[in-house]
Amino acid sequence: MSERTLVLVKPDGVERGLVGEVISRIERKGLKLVALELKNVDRELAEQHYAEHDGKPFFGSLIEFITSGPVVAACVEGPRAIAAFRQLAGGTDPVEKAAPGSIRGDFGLEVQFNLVHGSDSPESAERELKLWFPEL
Ligand code: IDP
Repeated sequence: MSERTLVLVKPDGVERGLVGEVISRIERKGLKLVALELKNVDRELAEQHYAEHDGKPFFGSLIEFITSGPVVAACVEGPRAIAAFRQLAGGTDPVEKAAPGSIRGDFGLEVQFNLVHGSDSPESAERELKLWFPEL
C-alpha cells in the first residue's frame, strides 16, 4: 500500500544548495516524486502549515524563518512514505536527536534551521498536501 507525504526543503536548505542532496536521498530510498515546486511562502500559508505550534515561544521566529526565502515543496509517494521520509530527515534537533547519516544529522546544527520538513502522520500529510498542492 502506497501513501503520500509532504516534504519541504526549508529556506536554509535551499540557501545552502542542498536541494539536490535531499531529492537524491528521496529517490535513492525508492520513493517517488509526484509533484515538485520552488515556492515563496506567504505568512498565511506559513501560519496554516505550522498552526499546531501557534502560541509556542518559537512560533514567531519559525514563521519569520519559513517565509524568509524560497522553499522546495514536494509530494512524495511510496510504501510507508511518511515514516520513510521522517527516517531520512532524522529527529527535530540535528545534534541531539538526528542520527549521523540522516539529512539533519549530516547537515544541521540548530533546531530551528533543520533543513527539511516531513509530515508526521497520515492526518497531517492529508492536511498539508491540501495546503501546498490543492491541485493534486
Ligand atoms: P518536526 O519538523 O521534526 O516535525 P516539530 O516539533 O513539528 O518538528 O517542529 C516544527 C519545526 O519548528 C521544527 O522542524 C523546527 O524548525 C522548529 N522548532 C521546533 N522546536 C523548536 C524549538 O524549540 N526552537 C526553535 N525552533 C523549533
